Amino acid sequence: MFDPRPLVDIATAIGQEAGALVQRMRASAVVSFDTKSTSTDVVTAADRASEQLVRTRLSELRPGEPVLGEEEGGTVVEGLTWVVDPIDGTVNYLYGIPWYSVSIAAQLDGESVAGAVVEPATGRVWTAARGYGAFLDGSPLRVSATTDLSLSLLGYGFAYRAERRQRQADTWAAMATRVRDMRRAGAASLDLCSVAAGRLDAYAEHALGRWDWAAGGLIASEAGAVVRLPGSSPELGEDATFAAAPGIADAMYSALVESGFGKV
Ligand code: LIP
Repeated sequence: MFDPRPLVDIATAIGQEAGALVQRMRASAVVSFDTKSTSTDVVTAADRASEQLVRTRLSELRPGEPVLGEEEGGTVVEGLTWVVDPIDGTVNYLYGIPWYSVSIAAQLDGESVAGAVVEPATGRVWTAARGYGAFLDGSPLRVSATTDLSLSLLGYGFAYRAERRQRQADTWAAMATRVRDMRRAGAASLDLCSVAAGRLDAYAEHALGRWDWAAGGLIASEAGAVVRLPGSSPELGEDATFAAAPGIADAMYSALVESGFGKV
């Protein structure tokens, strides 16, 4: 029987190496960055260097296996593909906000089977292997036990395109009175890990890349969250990512639909 746990070890080790690199480069990040889809969608030299390191190390440890990365691209193929976000939370990284990650996942036929989300600023490591649970620094993770939507803490995000952000803001305004409170932390992989740890009761966002959710989505589901990945929930929008504690998942899903989340 296929055991994905050795892949977690590889993702963790390489993620820690890349994390150490981006930490060393942090000071220079402020001065060397470009923009991508919009003027606010930035990529730093550290993003690029991190992905190059991850690709090099994967070619050494797992020769011949394809890589899909945020900065250099690639495709998901049948069989095993590595999916890499070299710095998730790049804007946080640029501003010196210590909430960003190196996210590495192994996907089998497009589904995550192993993942590691490394926090370079703190050294914390979030991991999961499909069927074997989710962990933070080796300690098991479990989603929150909340059952009351009005007492739930919702994580969310914005796309980079300004015209879509206004529609998203309207949705979040409508949600504000349905939940306890809301948090926009800026790194999808860590938002999903926060759901796994019960630090958020739910998280929803549009327009994520596969590299944003590939590891964090597995960690959240292995911790007991209801996870809906892009393409699985037309009511939330074709490019929606959703994760929630089971006690509020249906209520949160319905509230998001009623608030127009699926139409932004
Ligand atoms: C970021 C995501 C975040 C989203 C940002 C951006 P990046 O990824 O982690 O949740 O709101 O717009 O997509 O670009 O820092 O890898």
